[in-house]
Amino acid sequence: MTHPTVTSVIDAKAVDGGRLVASRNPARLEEVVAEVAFAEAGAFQDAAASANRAQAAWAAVPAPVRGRAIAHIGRLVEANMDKLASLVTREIGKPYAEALGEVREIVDTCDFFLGEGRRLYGQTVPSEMPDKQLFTFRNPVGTVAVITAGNFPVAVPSWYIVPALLCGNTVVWKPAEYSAAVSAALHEIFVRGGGLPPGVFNIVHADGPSTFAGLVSALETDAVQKVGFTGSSEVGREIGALTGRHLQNACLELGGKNPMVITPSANLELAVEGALFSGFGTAGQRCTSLGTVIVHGSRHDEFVERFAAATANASIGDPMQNVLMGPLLDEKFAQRYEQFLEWVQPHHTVHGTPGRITAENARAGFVGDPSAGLFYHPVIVDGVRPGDELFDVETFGPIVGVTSYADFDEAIELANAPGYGLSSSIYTESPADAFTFRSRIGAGMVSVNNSTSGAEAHLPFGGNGKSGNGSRQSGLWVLDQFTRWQSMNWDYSGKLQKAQMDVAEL
Ligand code: UN1
Repeated sequence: MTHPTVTSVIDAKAVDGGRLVASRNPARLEEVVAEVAFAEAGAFQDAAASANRAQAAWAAVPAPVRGRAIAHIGRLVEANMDKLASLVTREIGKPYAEALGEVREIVDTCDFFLGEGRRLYGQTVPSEMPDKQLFTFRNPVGTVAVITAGNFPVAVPSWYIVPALLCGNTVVWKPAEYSAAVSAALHEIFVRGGGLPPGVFNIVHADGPSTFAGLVSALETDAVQKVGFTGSSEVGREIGALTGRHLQNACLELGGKNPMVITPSANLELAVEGALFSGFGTAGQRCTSLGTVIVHGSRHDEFVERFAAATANASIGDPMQNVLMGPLLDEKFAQRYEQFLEWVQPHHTVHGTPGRITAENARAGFVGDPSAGLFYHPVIVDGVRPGDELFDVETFGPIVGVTSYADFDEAIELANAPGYGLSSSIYTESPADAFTFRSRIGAGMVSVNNSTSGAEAHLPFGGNGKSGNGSRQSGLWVLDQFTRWQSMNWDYSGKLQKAQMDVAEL
């Protein structure tokens, strides 16, 4: 099967040269989805310079017109929904139904921000002096570098790119190495659908080290004014430190070790369904995937038994079919996950068979050929506690820890213990438990009687602690990432009125 070559696009021109790397289908490793030309060092800087040149003219386009461009992009994504979703499934192995949902999320984001083009409100504010009026305005930040992961290769980047463009910024996007083909397809739709002038939206395919070097020089030369990053806590920390040195505040969306608390009053059937979806859907590779179930001692045995039975019956295999779980994203993640599996020690009760699915150990329900791709068994490890690697650290794979608690304080302590703070969930019939949990959990997102994953695209998305620096994406909240407030005062009294000194009296 022939496959395309994907290149960086800077200033509306394909970049020649670079090292060719194959992007493979993780469900069928022999299938090359695309050859990706990794740009030479310097491409990131070139892209940032091109975005800088284009920025003033793009910011001068009236915001409602930019909103219309976003609307056209949304319609074109919608028209290509099946094509994009199939490519997501082929390139990263996400089950097709989920891939379609991911593409739908881009359309939703465009729909939301189309309207914002006609708002992008500032305020009129009363002055403490007569015959003087105060105002606020949102100004674009400038050039935004967007560096994203491959588990949500199109929706999550759009959470940055759509509002950044709408607000009058230009963008340099560095997608994950292993989702280059689908990123290239999305980039093309954005540029074509939005009729974006050259330089407004550039894409650079590069490996991690050269991207980092490029970002360092772009920041040093003030060619990038904002960084949006979705990825691991480790890299996020480095980007936070780097941008901080340049007095910038990056938008960081990092990992999670998302807890699910199950109280004595919980509907267990619902909780099992939620644990199955958020633990093993997307093969556990969402930043909102379930990390640890914290179940009250009185419901522990029943929960584990039902969860293990549901897991044993889950459909795994060819992600183009109707399965709960496809392969891991890429060899790099598979290797890291295998290191985690080594941790599964004999003193814990393990449900399932840790390890790769082969033709010999595949269950009857496996869909397709297990040996062809990066397929793993889903695993439940019962009895994890703080201090255990599986309890403390994000795995990014299909493994869920279970622990039990005696009183509610302990449940909340366990839920906060790993120090992440992205998503969380509680299953309970008690409003008091739900609200107490909400107020004491460190997570940016809380679900009640719903799983840890599947946040909707118009609520603030983001985390605290190791999950981020408190920045939020999505909805109106993200506008504060891509604009800076400017205030203006206008004195029409005809004299010099001094703030704090000429305050009007009653
Ligand atoms: C991610 O894994 O980076 O809430 C984002 C969810 C999805 C987004 C996940 N809407 O699970």
